[in-house]
Amino acid sequence: QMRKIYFCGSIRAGRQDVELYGRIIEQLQAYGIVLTEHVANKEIELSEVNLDDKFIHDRDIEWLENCDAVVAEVTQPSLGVGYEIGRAVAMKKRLLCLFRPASGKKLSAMIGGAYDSQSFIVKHYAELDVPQILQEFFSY
Ligand code: 6IA
Repeated sequence: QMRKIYFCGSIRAGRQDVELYGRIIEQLQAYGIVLTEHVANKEIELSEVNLDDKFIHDRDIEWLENCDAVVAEVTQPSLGVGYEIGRAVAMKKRLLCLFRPASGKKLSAMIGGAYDSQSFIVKHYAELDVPQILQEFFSY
């Protein structure tokens, strides 16, 4: 039984990190099935244009319920990502939130402050740290 991973990244809140999302998802695929590969799809605004918001929301929540772990790139602040993280916490999922301080942004206290060293992990990282961080997160 392959591990199911739910990856979160900004979509309507801004696509400036979309290529980074793709590189993270590629690495995540060594650890399991990524349910949300479309987050790295540069044409998602076109390809899913026919899906209404209710459909997208309900399908994503179902995937979230079914996943074993959530990995969120939180540097570009996104309401959708914040909402997914909150729902995942309520579902008692294991979470890894990845934030790049080099962006010059400040991480929300509601994400940084949710860190508990066990099920809610927050990493301030640079891209070259990703392999090590994922290896550690998925080692138990
Ligand atoms: O508020 P945001 O759009 O930035 O929220 C992004 C997060 O919500 C991602 O982690 C996704 O899991 C989820 N999400 C938001 N929009 C979609 C979507 N289609 N398809 C799948 N997941 C989504 C949006 C298409 C639309 C731009 C036409």
